Amino acid sequence: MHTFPPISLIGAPTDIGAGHRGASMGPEALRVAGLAAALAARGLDVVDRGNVAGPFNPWLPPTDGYRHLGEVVAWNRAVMQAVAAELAQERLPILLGGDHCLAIGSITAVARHCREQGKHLTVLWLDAHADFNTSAITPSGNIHGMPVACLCGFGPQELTGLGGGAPALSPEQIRQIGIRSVDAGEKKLVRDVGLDIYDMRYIDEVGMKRVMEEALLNLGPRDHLHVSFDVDFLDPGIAPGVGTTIPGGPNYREAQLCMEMIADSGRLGSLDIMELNPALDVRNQTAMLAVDLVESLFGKSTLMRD
Ligand SMILES: [Mn+2]
Repeated sequence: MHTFPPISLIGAPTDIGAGHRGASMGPEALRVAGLAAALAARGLDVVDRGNVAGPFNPWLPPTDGYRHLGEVVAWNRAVMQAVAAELAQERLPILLGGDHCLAIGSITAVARHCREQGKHLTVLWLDAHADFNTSAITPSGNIHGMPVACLCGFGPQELTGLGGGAPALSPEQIRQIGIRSVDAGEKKLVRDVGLDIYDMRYIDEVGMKRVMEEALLNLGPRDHLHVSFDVDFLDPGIAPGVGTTIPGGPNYREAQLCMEMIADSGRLGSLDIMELNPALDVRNQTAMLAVDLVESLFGKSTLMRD
């Protein structure tokens, strides 16, 4: 059983980068589902920092290939500062989204922290989508489909350079799991940059256990693991409360195993819980499932197993 640093919850109540309204209610739904109490019941020190603030969603069509770029930048800057402040106090930030564009701010802060601390960052991106669109290839202009590309330096300078200079990540630092929807132009781009994608076909072929063994291979004491958990990673049969449901995701047991194996690695250093959309949920069941899975991510297991 690994120990975890004290935890800080940070809400980012916006759907500024999404294609449906409602992810702005995600932080509150996770609180109502008892996230803080569930972690505290595991003996963890948890503080809820409340929400960061940002501009309203004007719900406009794209300009030059992006929807709401200025507002997305403002929200991401606020998220980056809030996440950085927790990391500087040696706390483990959990970002409560909000749509997945906010992972740009969150991971930019984590990447800078790791550089300063001489740690090696690996990002596990749990998602139905690769989120590697650019303005040239995006079908919609929604920036929640672009965060991985932006973090790797493909995107508008305001987002790729959010933390200052170079891109926050190189593609080798990212492992994507659960992917089953990649747009046409995106397919070529993720192949060209060599993104490490464990798609659903691969999970079907070799099983979640081997996928996680490969994704978590060779993590050592100098490694910081960031998990960016898009709730649409999960099969919509168990997780209807997301804007972009794609059939054929991990089932309950596969998702639990994924989280438990990340916990076993002992390297979890930061987390995003993204894209939960209470407007599309059924009696908050998706939020409660997310809390259940996050408990496993922080070491809850059926038996004592060390
Ligand atoms: Mn996503």
